[in-house]
Amino acid sequence: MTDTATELPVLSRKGVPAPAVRIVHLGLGAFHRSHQVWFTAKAHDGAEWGIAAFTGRRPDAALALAPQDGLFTLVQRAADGDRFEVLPTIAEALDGADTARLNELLAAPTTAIVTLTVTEKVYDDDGPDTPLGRLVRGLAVRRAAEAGPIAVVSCDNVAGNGEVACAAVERIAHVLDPELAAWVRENVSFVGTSVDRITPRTTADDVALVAAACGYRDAAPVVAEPFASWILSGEFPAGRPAWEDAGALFVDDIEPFENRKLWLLNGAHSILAYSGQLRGHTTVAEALADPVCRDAMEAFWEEAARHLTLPELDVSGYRAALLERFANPRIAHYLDQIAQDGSLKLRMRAVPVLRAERADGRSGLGAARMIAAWMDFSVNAVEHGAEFHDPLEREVRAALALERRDRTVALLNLVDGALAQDATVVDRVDSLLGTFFRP
Ligand code: CS2
Repeated sequence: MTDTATELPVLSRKGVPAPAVRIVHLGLGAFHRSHQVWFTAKAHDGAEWGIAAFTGRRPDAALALAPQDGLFTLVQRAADGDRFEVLPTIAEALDGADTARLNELLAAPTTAIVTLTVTEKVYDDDGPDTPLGRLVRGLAVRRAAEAGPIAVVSCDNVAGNGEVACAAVERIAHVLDPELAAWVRENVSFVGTSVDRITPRTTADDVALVAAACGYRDAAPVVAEPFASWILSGEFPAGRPAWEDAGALFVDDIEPFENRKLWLLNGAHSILAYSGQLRGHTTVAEALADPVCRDAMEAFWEEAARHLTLPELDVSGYRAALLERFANPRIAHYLDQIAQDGSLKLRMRAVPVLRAERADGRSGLGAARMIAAWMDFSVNAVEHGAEFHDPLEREVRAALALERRDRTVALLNLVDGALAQDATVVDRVDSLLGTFFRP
């Protein structure tokens, strides 16, 4: 921070009260702020829907936002310039460990919605101290307070996220108290959603830029592309903001929309993340500009598109828009961020397409190439002691001790057990290893 910046006033509400809390959020990070907070701020009734947002593992975001009254700047970064906007919707920014406040908010009948951005891996973890464990204990308090039904809205890139959240919450509740699980079934509506807005991590340059452009100090601005999409399916028994004012779409059957997003956008991201880093690139835009990576992405798109057949999905329009979004030269979306937790992400991004292609009697080469690139990337990272984040890191390391084909089977097994038993797929993936190494 420059001397001039430290002289600037800190962003604050200047005595204007924060909106009353009606939404609790678990997983306060940049994406929550560029997406759900923005949609709520844009709703015509958004001022009535304050959010109490809790952090996940680390309290950092709460520590940065609390001194600025939950306010922050959203920088919408278009190819031709930045737009700055202060969003007023986060009424409270809280440490995830503050379960007393969480329970208090969940026990209030005015709290109508819990939104989640807890990352893919949390849905598989039934520990009591995870965001979902905390949510379940909070729901027990809500039940005791007779505060009424509530909607839980998953905003993670997980296939069937509404059902997956429901299953995880019911599992954890059942262990705690079978009657609580029954109450959850009657009183908690799990809403499935497909969320989309590219939101790279904030850099020190972004913080300095906001100070210079806006004339105040914001320790935690968020940078995102102008595009945003939210598709939802499910009931809101205690009401919701008019998110459709900001373009949210409410549908009966979310699966085709979810598949379009997970395969075409996230799948492309993963293939660019692994192939791109193997070829020495650091951002999505750089990888896209490399014909080798781009061809791999387009080949995967061709396969995925065969299984996205509803006309309203407008796959060719969607693909054209993605090319433009990925190429945005002013968004530095780092491939290392996307590459994390690959073993889980590929289950949603590569496996369904590979399975669908196999079921139709085709090889699924494009999807297999994504998996092979992940294997090369992982082996390379672990062998060179580079950063490697994956919930199955231990298993990946163990696989490295094996001979080539056994290793391929073991790594494939981490992504999908059935595919690991399909010799044709194993051969195919094995033959694709090394595709992206620089000669
Ligand atoms: C990315 C997503 O990090 C990743 O795995 O694919 O975060 C992606 O940027 C968002 O889903 C875009 O909406």
